[in-house]
This record gives sequence, C-alpha cells and structure tokens, in this order.
Amino acid sequence: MGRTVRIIGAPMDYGANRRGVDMGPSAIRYADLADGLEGAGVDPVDDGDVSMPRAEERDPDADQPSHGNAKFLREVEDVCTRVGDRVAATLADGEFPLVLGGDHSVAIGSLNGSARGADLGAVWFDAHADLNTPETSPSGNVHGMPLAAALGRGAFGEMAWTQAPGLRESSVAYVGLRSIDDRERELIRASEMTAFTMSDIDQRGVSAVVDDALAVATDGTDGVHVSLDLDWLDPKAAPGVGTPVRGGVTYREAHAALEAISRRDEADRMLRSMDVVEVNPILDEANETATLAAELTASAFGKRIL
Ligand code: HAR
Ligand code: MN
Ligand code: MN
Ligand code: MN
Repeated sequence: MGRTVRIIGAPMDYGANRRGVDMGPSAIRYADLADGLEGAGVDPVDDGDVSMPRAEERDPDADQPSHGNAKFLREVEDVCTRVGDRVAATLADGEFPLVLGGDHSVAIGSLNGSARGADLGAVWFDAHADLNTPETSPSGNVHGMPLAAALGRGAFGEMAWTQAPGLRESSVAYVGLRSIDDRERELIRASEMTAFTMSDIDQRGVSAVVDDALAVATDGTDGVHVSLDLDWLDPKAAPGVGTPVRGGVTYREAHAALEAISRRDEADRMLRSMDVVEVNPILDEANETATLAAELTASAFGKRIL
C-alpha cells in the first residue's frame, strides 16, 4: 500500500448562508470515497468528524468578535482550530490529511495546519476568489474569505488562528475563477498571487493551466495544498453547491485537472494536504456532486482508467 490518507470530516456550515453543506462529509463518504482512494493505491483511514458547535446550542446574543462583517466568527474559529490541529498532527505522523467540508471556511484550518513549520504553496480550484476580509465582504459569509484569512489580510491580521505561517502570497495560484467581487479584483491585481480564470482554461486547456499553477505553488515550497471547491465545476456537472456559477469546467476537464496533479505528484511527491468543500447534498439529486467529489479526489491520488 502507498501512503496513508487520513480523512478528516469538518461538517461546517457557519461560513455559508445555507444549511445542508454540513452534510457534505457524510455525502462524500457515502459516495464510496474510501473505495476510490484504495483504487488509487493509497490507504484511507477515516478519522471521523471534528466536533461542531451545534446551531441549537449557540447563544445568538453571545458576543462575537467585533471585526466588521463576518458572521459566526467564533464558531468558525472553534472548528478551524480543531481542523488545523488535526491536519498538523496527521502530517507529523507522516500521513496525508484530506479534509472534507463543510463550507470553504474549513480551509482556514487546513491551511493553518499544513503551513505550520513548512513553506506551503496552494492551488485554489474555485469559481470564487475567497479573498474578502470582514471589511470588504458583501455577504459576511466567511466561506468567501478563507484565502484572505490564511494570508492575514485586513482584520485577520489580528487573528493568529486564521493565519498560515508558511504560506506566501506568491505561492498561491487560482484555477478557474469566474465570479469575483470588485474589491477582490483590485486585491488580486495588486497581489503577488497568480490567477488563472476560465478564459485561460478556454484558451490553453485545463492540463496546461494546472501544470502552470503547480509550477507556481511548488517553486521554493515544501509542498502544495490543493483546495477543491466543487462550485469550480459547471453546475451541470456539480449541481449540489450553495453558490453555483455558470460557465465552469466540465466533468472531463475536472478529471484532467486532478490527473495533472497526480502526474506531478508521482514525479516529485509535492502534494501535502487537500480539502474538498462546498458539497451540499440537499441541493442535489442522487448525490451526484458528492460522487463527483469522491471521484476527483481519487484522480488526484492517481486513479487511472487503465
Ligand atoms: N464573493 C462572495 C462573498 O464573499 C461569494 C462567496 C461565494 N462562496 C463560495 N466561495 N462558495 O467559494 O460573499
Ligand atoms: Mn470557495
Ligand atoms: Mn466557490
Ligand atoms: Mn479520474
């Protein structure tokens, strides 16, 4: 058997505005994630879910950190701190952490845990830039902020728990952007991040774009975190997401992208951690999106047709 992949469920919905995304980890497990990973030659071990403050137990009047517009920040901190600790412990044991969301705010935890004591690159597969801060967010939903949080931007600069110590901006590459807020557009342009939009994929093909994103994320780093937001795909292929945006990648392009990652990883073992987020089975028929999430994860670990 190859390396051990430790599955860490994070059934979080505090970062999004819809219930149902908290069932993502169950839906992805139910879609035979473990079998798919075994088929890819890795050894999956399911660590269960991190505990979640239950909505029913929350005191709506409990004071939240007063940092602009960021809903449920206290709950997000609780969960992400647990995710970060588990990710860091998994890496310390020589195993691979695979975090199942949950909304994309769980990536604050994954990035924090993976970037403790290591220089980390990140490839962000998403329709959205997730670069809002509590000051710029139009919605207050923290799932639109995880990259800004990890990079310590805006009010996140005061919150050590959000930050990914070994993640430099210049080691971050987006793939497939197509829905960006005005403020985010300015921030990306002024930043050192590399952003490949859907237009780049149209012009150059997804495999070439992913190879370039990996070149950015591996340059001078100890490994790469892959963050896979299922709304990266076109809603025709992945309808079960809370914030669908038309014009995303197809089923085949998505497989090609994750297979490009596994090819690079076979050559130099750069894949360090991964999260798979935003699957909302309530908005889905026949668990299609979770099934796709499980297949794509297996592709990232090298599962092949032949
Ligand atoms: N940019 C918008 C906001 O910050 C929408 C975020 C959309 N959510 C996600 N992120 N699924 O990838 O509110
Ligand atoms: Mn996202
Ligand atoms: Mn998204
Ligand atoms: Mn495949």
